[in-house]
Amino acid sequence: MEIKINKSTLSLVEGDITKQDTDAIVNAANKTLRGGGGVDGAIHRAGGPKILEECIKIGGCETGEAVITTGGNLKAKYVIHTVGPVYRDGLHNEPKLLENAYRNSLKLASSKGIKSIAFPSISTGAYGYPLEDAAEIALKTAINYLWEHPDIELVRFVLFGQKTLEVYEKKLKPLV
Ligand code: AR6
Repeated sequence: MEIKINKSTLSLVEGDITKQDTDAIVNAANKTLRGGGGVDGAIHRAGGPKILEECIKIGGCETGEAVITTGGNLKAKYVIHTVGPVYRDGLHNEPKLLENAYRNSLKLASSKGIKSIAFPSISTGAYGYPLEDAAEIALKTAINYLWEHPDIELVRFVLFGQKTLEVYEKKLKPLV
């Protein structure tokens, strides 16, 4: 599924984020930036040790913030590492922190002249964020950003598995 926001494109695909040919891909990292499982593990495995070296130099990243490294052996030139919230009950600022993770990643992309960026579904794996709620925040934040920042030409959500893709599609339809 694909929609236009002014001249920019927002698309939803099923797939593996490490295979994307966008200028940047986003990593659902943790505060230590030392790697982990899920998307984080896949990106470090596919991208090679250079990414981790740069992450170690950066030192860490707060929840909702974002940092950038090169893409190592990936097709993408950059990896933007952001940290989504660990979901507890929705009453601990989780929605705002998840929104910040998307918005700060996009801001960082703009500041580096990045034109195309691929996101995974941040916080909905190990961090336990309910998928429907997280999908709505992810999509609204990206759409709002694209309305105001036409410098980003493509935001692609790369969803793992058909079910996740379907939830994002269901949430995108009423926003179009
Ligand atoms: N491409 C796209 N999506 C993927 C991929 C992939 N290669 N692999 C998994 N997903 P998670 P989180 C999906 O757990 O919830 C790590 O250990 C997955 O199915 O990667 O933000 C970090 O170091 C799910 O839908 O990220 C942190 O400690 C989504 O990506 C912690 O996990 C996010 O799942 C972060 O947890």
